[in-house]
Amino acid sequence: MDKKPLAVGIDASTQGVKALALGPDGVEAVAAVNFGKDLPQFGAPEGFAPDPDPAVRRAPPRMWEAGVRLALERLGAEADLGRAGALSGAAQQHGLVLSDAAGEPLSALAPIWMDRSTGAECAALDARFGAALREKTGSAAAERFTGPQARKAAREDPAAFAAAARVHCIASWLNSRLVEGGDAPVDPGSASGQNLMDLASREWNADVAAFTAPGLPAKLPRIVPSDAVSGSLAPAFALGGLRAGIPVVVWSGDNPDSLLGMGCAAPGEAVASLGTSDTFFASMAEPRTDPDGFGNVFCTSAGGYMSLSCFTNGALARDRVRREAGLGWDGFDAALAAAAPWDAGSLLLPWFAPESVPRVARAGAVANFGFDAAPPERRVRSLVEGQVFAMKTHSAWIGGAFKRIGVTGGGSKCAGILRVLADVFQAPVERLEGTETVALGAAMRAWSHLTGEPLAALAARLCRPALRVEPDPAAAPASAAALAAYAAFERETLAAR
Ligand code: XUL
Repeated sequence: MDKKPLAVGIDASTQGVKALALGPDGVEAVAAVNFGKDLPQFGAPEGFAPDPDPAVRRAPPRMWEAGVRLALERLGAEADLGRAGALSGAAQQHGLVLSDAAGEPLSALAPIWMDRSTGAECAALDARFGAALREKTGSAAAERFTGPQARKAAREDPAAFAAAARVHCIASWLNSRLVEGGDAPVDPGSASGQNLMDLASREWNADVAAFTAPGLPAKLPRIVPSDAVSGSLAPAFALGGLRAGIPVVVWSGDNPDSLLGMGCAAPGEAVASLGTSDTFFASMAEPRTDPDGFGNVFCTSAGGYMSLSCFTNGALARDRVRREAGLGWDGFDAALAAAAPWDAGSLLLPWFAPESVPRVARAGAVANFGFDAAPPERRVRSLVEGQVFAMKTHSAWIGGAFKRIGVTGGGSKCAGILRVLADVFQAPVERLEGTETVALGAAMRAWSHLTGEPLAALAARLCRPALRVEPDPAAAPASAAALAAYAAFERETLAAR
């Protein structure tokens, strides 16, 4: 080919779809689709259909498909997609799509990762397998995972479940739509978010799958490595100038591809994603699991393992404390710097909403001082330290010190939070130049397939920091003492409940 090569990466996330074109010199174009704004006909403005039951969160699979199509068309207006030699993607993890053998979805709505309606199914899995489920699959039974969702679907409508040829997570279903034949495999990154795969062997666990739902083992897609080709691009998706027939590298989950796109997929590297929820995920050489059962372990899309802990009280807690203090975001940052750091007498457990790490069912922040009456800078400092102490406390099981932490999400704009992270973890903290880390991770896998350039070399070239905060060694003793006090306060508070 005399033209410069190009690889395309897709991020099919909760609220929309992004498509990114990666060329030899880096990212050439990004296109975005928002479900509420661009595809209102599906009636899921925030990415899920309204439901009277707040535990139920379902979305129309056809909307995701339409979103991918539109994003590719839009990307084609920005870049010459005729140059593209490979494509891959990542989807919101977990969820459940039942399909026929050609990949046609069997129902108009499918549960997504926000669904919390499979408590009974998780309890049944726990009762049957106990701690072995976490030790083997990487996670205690999780309501949003494909396995518990499949068990619920089989209980509610046994005939429909029996009629399904395939039981997909969202990534393998979208991948199936994109390839000729409509039946794509799944990568270990997505398969590990299902409570169905053996982490060590990267194969479906036959006992767990058979117990989860009748006939399930035969309905699961094949697991292939994250650099494998899943098929060739179907003519229906040759959009925006893409050529039908180009290789589609198997899709992965958004968290594994985000780790890759952040340039943090080497063991000892971690990401703090400061969004609606704060997610802390770290690359690991070996598959360890969280003895407390709060964290998840997934395979990475770079061939390793990763932890993931999702803290519910992220941006919403920061926003609440900021507003109550009458501050803008600059004021929040200034307040953070103004208060005395590492005060073990000013600790806050930031559980404004029910928390998942640690599991706290009843909402209500708990402080060991008069939080409500304290000055704004004290409240801001105690909140951010509390959030970071929780990340550090609940990542101890991962083992070892982190060499580097990448930070992304809205909260990463606040430089003060990066300083607290650097001092508590005693590791350099970096905010990256680019923001589309999931689409970039997927595009990096496609590019690596196309050109043979190793993922690590690509990461070194593409994932450059816009801001790097070095840890202050002088802060280490005092921050460690406050951290220990926080962990004890958390333990005592939980024990007293
Ligand atoms: C991770 C999880 C979320 C979704 C968001 O386990 O449920 O991060 O992947 O898309």
